[in-house]
Amino acid sequence: MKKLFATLALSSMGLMAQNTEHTSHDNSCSCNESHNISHYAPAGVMGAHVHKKGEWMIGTRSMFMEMDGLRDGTNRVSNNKAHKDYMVLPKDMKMQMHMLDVMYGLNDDWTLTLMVPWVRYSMNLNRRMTMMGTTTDTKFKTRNEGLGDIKVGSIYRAYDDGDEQVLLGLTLNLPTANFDEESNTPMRDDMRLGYPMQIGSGTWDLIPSIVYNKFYTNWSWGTKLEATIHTGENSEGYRRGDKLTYNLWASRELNPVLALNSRVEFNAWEDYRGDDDNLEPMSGMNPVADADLRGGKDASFFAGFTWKTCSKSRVQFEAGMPFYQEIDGPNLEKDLTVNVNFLYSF
Ligand SMILES: [Cu+2]
Repeated sequence: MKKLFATLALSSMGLMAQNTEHTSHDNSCSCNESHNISHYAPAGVMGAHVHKKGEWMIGTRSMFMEMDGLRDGTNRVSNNKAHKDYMVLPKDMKMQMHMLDVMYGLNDDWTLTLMVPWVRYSMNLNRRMTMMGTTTDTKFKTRNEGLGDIKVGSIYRAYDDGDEQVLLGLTLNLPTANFDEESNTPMRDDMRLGYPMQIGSGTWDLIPSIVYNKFYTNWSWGTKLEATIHTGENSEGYRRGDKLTYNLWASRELNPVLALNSRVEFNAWEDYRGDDDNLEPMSGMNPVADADLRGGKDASFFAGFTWKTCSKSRVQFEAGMPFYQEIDGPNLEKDLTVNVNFLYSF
């Protein structure tokens, strides 16, 4: 224990020394951050840093995702082929999430976090009917927009020697978003939207995470393992599948205000348990209504940058594509994801 305290004391002295150095060559704005521009995790990784005592961070994080085309397992499936089994099929989907991100350093070891998302989904679908040798396709669109599930959490700095850092996070997902939205469709009005179009989980969810950061003078790498554990069953009678997310990234300084970063992300998520009574009768007609076709795994590669617009604010951008997908299907596969952050600390 004594040794740990000594290491911590030494490393904080080291950080202070770094700080003075930093301030001396960066006199455009006052700066109390010890971070090199390459020491931030990429845009799509949240909760991979802590703040100093009394320090606030406020910002927005936006995610844009496009899904296009069908996949069953690891194989692409044409809509024509999938229509042999299903009357209605999704064609593509656009997802947007804009989050208000607030962090506050309770002390140097504990940081509190709050995330308030606004979510917007739209999905194009096709209904195919064959009657007396005549096939009719009817295209239609469904939309859902609203407040997402609000997340509150904390990050604990479990180990930090200045070069290496271990952070333990625990976030609680509050069931604030809708999960029983309906829409008019060619089949009938006020039809329950499919599972991927519902914004909220409807359950209280726990999101534990562990982060390891390794800092060098002008670059860093880090890794984060995160689980989303849904508890109980929502009022529609189901529970979303638990999810595991693993990230590995590296960031390198190009100049004092710009760093390039890249990362790989792996996801694995389970099927739902139970089902929504309003969707169950349609599960044989449209895969988005089937609670047993929700699981999958994927791996994506992202590249982007962190730009320090002032010593206290930064802009982050990254774009990524999956290089592996295995999903219960036929269901929509992921295409492009773009993350954009504007973050300000004070
Ligand atoms: Cu922060």
